Amino acid sequence: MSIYAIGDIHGCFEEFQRLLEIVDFDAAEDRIWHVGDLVNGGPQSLETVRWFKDHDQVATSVLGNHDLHLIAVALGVHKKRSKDTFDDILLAPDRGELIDWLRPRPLLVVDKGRVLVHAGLLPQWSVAEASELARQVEELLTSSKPEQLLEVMYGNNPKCCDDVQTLEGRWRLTINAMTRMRVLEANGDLNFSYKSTYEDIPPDKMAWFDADQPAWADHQIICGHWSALGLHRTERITALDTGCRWGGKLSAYRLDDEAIFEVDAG
Ligand SMILES: [Mn+2]
Repeated sequence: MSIYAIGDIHGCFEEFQRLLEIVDFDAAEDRIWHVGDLVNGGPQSLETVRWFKDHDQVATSVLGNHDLHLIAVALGVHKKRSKDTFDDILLAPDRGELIDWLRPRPLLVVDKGRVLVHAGLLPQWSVAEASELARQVEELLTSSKPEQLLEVMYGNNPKCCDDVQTLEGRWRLTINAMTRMRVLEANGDLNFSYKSTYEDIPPDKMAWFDADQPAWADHQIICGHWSALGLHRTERITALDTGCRWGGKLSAYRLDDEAIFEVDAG
């Protein structure tokens, strides 16, 4: 049995199927961990979500920012953006079942010293603390009133743990760090504007995983979200968004032997 962690699919279903072929994925034996953002950007969000729903027993996907945005749009909480490409789901006859399947996906999965999360964890969070914060958001998403979370989810504040003054602020910081974070300011505040490469990070900012002695560092984190970072492996993290939706590659990481498999977009 092998576990394959897969980078952001973003509706690139054809590439995902090719990747399963080259790793010789066997649903009777193997497992998939997807880093989140199943939808939006690529051409086949619908087929991608249907596949994961149909393979619920063998494939795990954490929620990414685009998955949460789709849920908010589908439930009428937020307007669709002009560049969103998930109309195929919104117009599908099984739209209700697909959104009902997507809503209870986790923000965070912890297993045998590893953490699966879309973007990352704040340096102040131990894995136990992050799990508790994720659980609070997951509970709201699966409740009968997910709107109470989805309506307050958008926005860039609070920027750090010390700024949290309300329950809504705590939810937003949890979602923003776990699904949108790339770099931090020198003082630890979240910065949402920097989206470029690791090499070009200005000296007054740092990648979230380069913070000094993060409380989560007793775990290895598997994440995606930052396509300009590309395949990035350190002792602490394996980042797998290799930009398939932008014409890059879709990547898989076999946990047992740390082998990397890639397919080109298109
Ligand atoms: Mn993302």
